[in-house]
Amino acid sequence: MSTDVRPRPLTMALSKGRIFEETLPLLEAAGIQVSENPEQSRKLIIETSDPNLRLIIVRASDVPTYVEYGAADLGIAGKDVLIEHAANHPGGLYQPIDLNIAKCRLAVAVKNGFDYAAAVKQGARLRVATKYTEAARAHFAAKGVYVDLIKLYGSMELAPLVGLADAIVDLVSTGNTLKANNLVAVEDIMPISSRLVVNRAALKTRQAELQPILDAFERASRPAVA
Ligand code: PRT
Ligand code: MG
Repeated sequence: MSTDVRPRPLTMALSKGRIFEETLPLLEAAGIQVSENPEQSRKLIIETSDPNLRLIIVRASDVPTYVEYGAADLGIAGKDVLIEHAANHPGGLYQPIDLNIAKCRLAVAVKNGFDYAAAVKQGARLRVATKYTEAARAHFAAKGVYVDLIKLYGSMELAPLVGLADAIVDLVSTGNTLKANNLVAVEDIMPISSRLVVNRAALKTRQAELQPILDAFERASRPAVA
């Protein structure tokens, strides 16, 4: 009688879209090909050419949760997502590698014509709409600026246009979304990129399987030196 007690394959949590696209070259550098594209197949569990590695496709902001609870052994998430997650789960994840992918910046933006510098100088209490309340809270606290934070889940750009907020804290990449909505970035908060995150228990119990992936990702994501 067969008693198959092999552990499940290593499971990596990814979001579709830019993180999935920018992770493919890193997987390839580790000699791993992906069997299908989640945009087309709609599958949430994706096999790879490595029988011991599968991908699961989750919302970007859910990646830390899957990894922390061990439903995934590793995953890839933006620094923005990791900061918000860490506020309620300090130290829950091992974050060994900055992958230098899905880069953008977290910034304060206002409606064109709103004098942000003057408002800050006058000590005005600002209404700030954002999905990134933890990062925003820390930023304004460090500046000594009083803010009322309004939590939104998307389309932050709308808030200053309809009088919900004086300012937003959002991710900016090309700046096209701000421009299209008559907004302007007035302050950079921090550069953002995605990191590899690893479940703390898996790091010990599955170290031998994880290490080659960590090493390949580390090599492939190292910034090129001139
Ligand atoms: O979209 P969904 O609600 O499912 O989740 P998500 O927005 O968290 O996921 P996704 O896949 O859009 O983003 C995943 C990660 O990519 C984020 O957590 C960031 O770390 C990173 N990233 C890099 C970005 C951007 N660039 C980016 N430009 N995430 C979002 N944007 C958005 C931004 O919020 C704004 O609405 O794109 C718009 C601005 O882009 P530009 O080019 O017009 O400036
Ligand atoms: Mg998005």
